[in-house]
Amino acid sequence: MKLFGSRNSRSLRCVWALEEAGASYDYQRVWMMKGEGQAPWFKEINPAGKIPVLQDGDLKLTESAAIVYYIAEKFPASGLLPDDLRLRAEVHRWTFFALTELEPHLWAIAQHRFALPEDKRVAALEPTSIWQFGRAARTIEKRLGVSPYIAGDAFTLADIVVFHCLVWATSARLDPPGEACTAYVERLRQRDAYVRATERERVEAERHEATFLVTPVAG
Ligand SMILES: N[C@@H](CCC(=O)N[C@@H](CS)C(=O)NCC(=O)O)C(=O)O
Repeated sequence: MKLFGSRNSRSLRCVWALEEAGASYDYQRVWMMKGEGQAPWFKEINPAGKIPVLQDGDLKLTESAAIVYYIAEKFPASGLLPDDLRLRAEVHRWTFFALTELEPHLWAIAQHRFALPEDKRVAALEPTSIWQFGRAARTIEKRLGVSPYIAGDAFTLADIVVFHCLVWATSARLDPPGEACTAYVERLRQRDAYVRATERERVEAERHEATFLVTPVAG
């Protein structure tokens, strides 16, 4: 398996899941800031020019949440996706909540701050996105006030996606939703698999940057 990703992006979700699963994998850093997402070699991997992408044999899978689910199902012993039907339903519920109620507002903030072409940005939309994110984040705060992990008593893939949205919000300088979310983020940051995942992305980024200017990656 090979993951195409970059630091400070949604690829962290996938690297974290791979580390939780104890999978062995190659990692190819794609330097988005240098336009590598549009390089012909990468467009062959993902014509949309986006990361993350997981390659497993002839499968080229995009969408970070789909990749995390794939890893969970390929490595059932990871416990990322429980067997019990009701517990699985909780995992689906909170993952979809994060993807549909949290992430869109974070993405809207990022788009109108810097990601869209300047003439397409509407700064006046930001307060509405912040308000909408805050409303949804309060639901997460309430849940974490009564549950150690988002889907129940055990760590699951839903935690990876929810955590990532909460950390994204902090890096976007949004107010923390509350003490339960803050404590949860601090606790999950201590997980060995999370530490290994962030370190892998850091090391691969440094390695790539040291050689990129000399030898652009050919694929
Ligand atoms: N919904 C996709 C979003 C993928 C995405 O937008 N990735 C960003 C990095 S986090 C990217 O590659 N952006 C480059 C671009 O839009 O050209 C996912 O969750 O994987």
